[in-house]
Amino acid sequence: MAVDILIGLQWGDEGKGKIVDVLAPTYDIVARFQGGPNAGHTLEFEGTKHVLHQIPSGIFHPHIQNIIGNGVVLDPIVFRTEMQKLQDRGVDASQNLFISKKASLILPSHKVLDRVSEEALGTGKIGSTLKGIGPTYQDKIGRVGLRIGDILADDFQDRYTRLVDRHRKTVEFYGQTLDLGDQEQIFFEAVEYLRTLKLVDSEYMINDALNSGKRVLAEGAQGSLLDVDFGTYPFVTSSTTLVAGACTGLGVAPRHIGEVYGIFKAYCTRVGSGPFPTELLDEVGDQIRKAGNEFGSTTGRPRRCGWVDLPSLKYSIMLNGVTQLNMMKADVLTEFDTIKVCTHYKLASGEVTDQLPHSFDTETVEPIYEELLGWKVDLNQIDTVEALPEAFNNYMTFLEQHLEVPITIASVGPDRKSTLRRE
Ligand code: 2SA
Ligand code: MG
Repeated sequence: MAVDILIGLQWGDEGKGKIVDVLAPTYDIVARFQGGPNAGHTLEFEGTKHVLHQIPSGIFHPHIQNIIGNGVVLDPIVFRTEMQKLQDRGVDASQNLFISKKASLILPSHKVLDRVSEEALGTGKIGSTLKGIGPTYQDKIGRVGLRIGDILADDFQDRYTRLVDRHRKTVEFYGQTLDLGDQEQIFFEAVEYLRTLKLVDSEYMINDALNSGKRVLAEGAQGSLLDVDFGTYPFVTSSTTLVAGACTGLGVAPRHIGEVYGIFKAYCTRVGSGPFPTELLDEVGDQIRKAGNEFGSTTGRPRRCGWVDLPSLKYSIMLNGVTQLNMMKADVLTEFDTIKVCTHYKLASGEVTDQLPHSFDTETVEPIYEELLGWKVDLNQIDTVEALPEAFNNYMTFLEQHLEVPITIASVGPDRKSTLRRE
């Protein structure tokens, strides 16, 4: 059997959590393969909203095994709070959640490093979520990091202390002192709790499952344009957010990859710094932010808003080998008489292209738009594909013609039930 993969095609917050939740019932395993507490996957059902950060979005289905893969960076403190919040909702995740022993551990000092590094960058800061993601991946690649499996070793405390000593020196290099306050104690309590859970060799678990005919869904976090290689570097996250990251972040071979769901919003948003060609700094942008409630689900930061950007979507589709598109939050655009779509960029030289420049710093791009008629119908009230307004169908057809991949799901509201399948 195959691993199907769900990927955000923009700068994150495309609505991946909702789609995983909708698709999950047909899978046996849902697995996260990269990122960590910087993610905020929002699920809404039965009138309530739930935000997940590190736990896979299949957790509300007791028959699904949820895996936190080796490519993830896990913060035990945030994790414990997440488990508690699930418990408060009557969900006992301890039975159907499995954590790779090879996943990386975020220490309290990683979060301090994240902050001092951002402070040192000043106006050039990345706009990191300050969850310690970058410093933890640095330690992983630098081969000095700690992993989940290490918490089972007798010398864990010593290794922890050695790593924190390194971090202390780095913090001092930035002219600050490392003060962890009560965080160390909270960390060790959370680690103690982690020890009681199912810590596994998830690469074997997943491959055994595939060999026995089970279905696996890999849940991407952040978005393709935040990928450490192909995103708008350096304004990116520190992991491979693309399909390729699912291979290394779970231990599955490329030949096992099946469907690739590319999730995008009917418009576009970005949190943090960095280029955003179609950004709207005017009242139209404000209107989208308000209608779409575009505030970070992890940090609460207002998201930057703009029109949908086809050159960047084509790029993400190419890098991921997307087989199906899922368009999210179209209901947010209901108020607009016309809706713009960026089809090409005009470079400073006058050249018109639908490819991304090497760098948005050295190359100024001006988006070229086509303007389409808005639908002016509250899509939230619609529950069949047949009832969709013509202008909305035209919008989807226009995008499909440019992107050359079918839109198989159109989401027209936050709830599970506002999900229209177009197959
Ligand atoms: P980091 O913390 O090192 O990964 O930050 C690096 C950049 O990646 C961006 N980033 C994100 N962008 C959108 N959504 C993300 N998750 C949260 C959410 C964000 C939030 O789902 O709402 O709540 O603010 C996410 N995570 C990382 C980040 O903004 C930096 O530009
Ligand atoms: Mg999010």
